[in-house]
Amino acid sequence: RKVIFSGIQPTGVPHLGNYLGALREWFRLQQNAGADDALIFSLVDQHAITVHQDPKQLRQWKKESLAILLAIGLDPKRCILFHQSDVPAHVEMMWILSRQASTGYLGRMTQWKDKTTNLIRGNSTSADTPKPGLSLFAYPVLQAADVLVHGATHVPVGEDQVQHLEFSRELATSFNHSYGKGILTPPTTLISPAKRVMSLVNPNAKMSKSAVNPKSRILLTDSTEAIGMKLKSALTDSVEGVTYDPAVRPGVSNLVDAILYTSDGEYGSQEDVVRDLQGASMRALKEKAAESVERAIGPVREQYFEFIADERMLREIATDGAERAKQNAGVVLKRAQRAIGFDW
Ligand code: AQP
Repeated sequence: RKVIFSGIQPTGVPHLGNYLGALREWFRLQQNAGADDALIFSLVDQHAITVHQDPKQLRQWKKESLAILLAIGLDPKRCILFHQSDVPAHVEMMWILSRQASTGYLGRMTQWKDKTTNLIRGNSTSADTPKPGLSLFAYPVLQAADVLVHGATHVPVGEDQVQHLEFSRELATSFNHSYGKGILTPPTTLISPAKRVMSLVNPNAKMSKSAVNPKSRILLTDSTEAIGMKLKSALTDSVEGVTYDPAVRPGVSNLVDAILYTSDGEYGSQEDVVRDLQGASMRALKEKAAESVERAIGPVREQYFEFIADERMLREIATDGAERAKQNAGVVLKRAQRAIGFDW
């Protein structure tokens, strides 16, 4: 039996990178799941507050993110969809695991290093305070707790999360070593083929919700015109023709990838896309990318506007999801608590 768990931060409307790197895989897993498999997807608001968030804005984003999960086709009857802060077991498990988490290891995490460099240099990626806090440092431990407390066997993520999942496995193994075999399950990482969609304005950085420039990302709610405009202004280069070489031509290669992964099987590889567009101008490449992206995410946008208008339904789904998530997480949490001697 598979237990699939993953999360997304409710820090804005998800973008094309979130969709191709994670959300679309969640949907595919749902469609291919066996009757006994569990699918658990969380809006990880506890992670969102590792940098400052405006409370009103966060509330809105939590609703919008839930509406997106429904819009991409996740079925609340088939999946558990919930806000992380509604299920205290995540934070309780984090504290239990914290003993096992080496501060040296946490300090070497790429995301911690990148984010603190940005914060300290003042290139903060969102409107947060300039000093990184304990939660930003410790959040891989919470992420490990998210996965382990649900007994996840498989975790679908984009490439940026691979290091954190390796850490989750190490924590599980080290906990089991101290307290007994089989208490925690080291999960398997599932990486989407579109593992890293790059920013449209800086194709050396991943597309991200919190990057300052809104033109750097295509949101799942963007209109056809907005998609066209953002792709039109995407940074490419002045080399003639279309080739695929992410190291030398990151901007062009990112658009080739975008076409491939939104093509719904029309192309089987980057080479197929390049062959089709060999002599094309940058303008033609961008137009092709815009068409392909619109075809892939247009239907999500239409669904989204229906779901976001029904606040009562969103609330019911979140409440029901939280109840089911509490039950599921309670099983492993109890087991871990017993193992460490909390049952007296
Ligand atoms: N550019 C991307 N390409 C492929 N996959 C991606 N993911 C994120 N960006 C890309 C995957 O999406 C899931 C949710 O990640 P997230 O909520 O951390 O999204 P984000 O866009 O990374 O958000 P932020 O606000 O920009 O967060 P930070 O600053 O922490 O990166 C994950 O599975 C992720 O791999």
